Amino acid sequence: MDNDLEIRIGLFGFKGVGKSSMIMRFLMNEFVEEIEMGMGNRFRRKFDLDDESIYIYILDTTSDDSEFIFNNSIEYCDRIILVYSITDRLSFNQIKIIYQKITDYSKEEKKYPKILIGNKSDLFTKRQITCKEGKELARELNCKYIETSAKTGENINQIFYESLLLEFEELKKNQNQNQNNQNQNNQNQNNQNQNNQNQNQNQNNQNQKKKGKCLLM
Ligand SMILES: Nc1nc2c(ncn2[C@@H]2O[C@H](COP(=O)(O)OP(=O)(O)OP(=O)(O)O)[C@@H](O)[C@H]2O)c(=O)[nH]1
Ligand SMILES: [Mg+2]
Repeated sequence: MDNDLEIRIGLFGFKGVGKSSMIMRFLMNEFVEEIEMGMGNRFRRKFDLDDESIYIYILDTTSDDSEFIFNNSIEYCDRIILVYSITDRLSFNQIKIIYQKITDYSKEEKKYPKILIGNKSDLFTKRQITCKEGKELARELNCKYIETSAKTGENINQIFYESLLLEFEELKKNQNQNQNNQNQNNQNQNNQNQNNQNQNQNQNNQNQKKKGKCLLM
């Protein structure tokens, strides 16, 4: 249980872009037209991979959150996903502002958003933001760009798995770093032992010389 991996994912974006609906689709595989989910809701889903359990905690936010709640939400999350609606230009314009607020507040680069979502891809006849614009913004923010639909379920699972993957990569990187540090420590310890051995050997030689001198006398 202690080794179970936990990952806390937060969805951030302007109101009405479909954050709660995406979470509902991922957790329940359902789409509800008028979803009622209070702000700050947290959800948990467990995965079993081989003999390991992975817990995904998901935080639902709203753009009406106070600065205090917003900052608390950033504290809570390991990974942050940015969401706009492809049918809503205002929500697209808000992305940079939200990104700035997150990077201003968080000192941990790990928390900088790595995934940008254009949701409501099923409403292509009402599209206001082209795929190209989405990709360009993603490139600018150093994010991966994915279009989703909470209504049809398109790519919804993928965005949570992508976050999980990023977390695994980070974990592996840290493990390798720790291993390298450990190897370096071992090497230093070996060098130290070698030095000590050399010193002892020198001391023995000197003692031997002294002894030899005594014998001669
Ligand atoms: N067609 C379509 N409608 C969607 C989609 N996702 C959400 N909606 C609808 O968009 C409206 C807003 O969805 P919510 O999930 O409440 O949006 P939200 O981002 O949680 O909004 P706030 O909680 O106010 O910040 C609802 O009427 C949803 O049914 C989608 O992928 N396709
Ligand atoms: Mg909501």
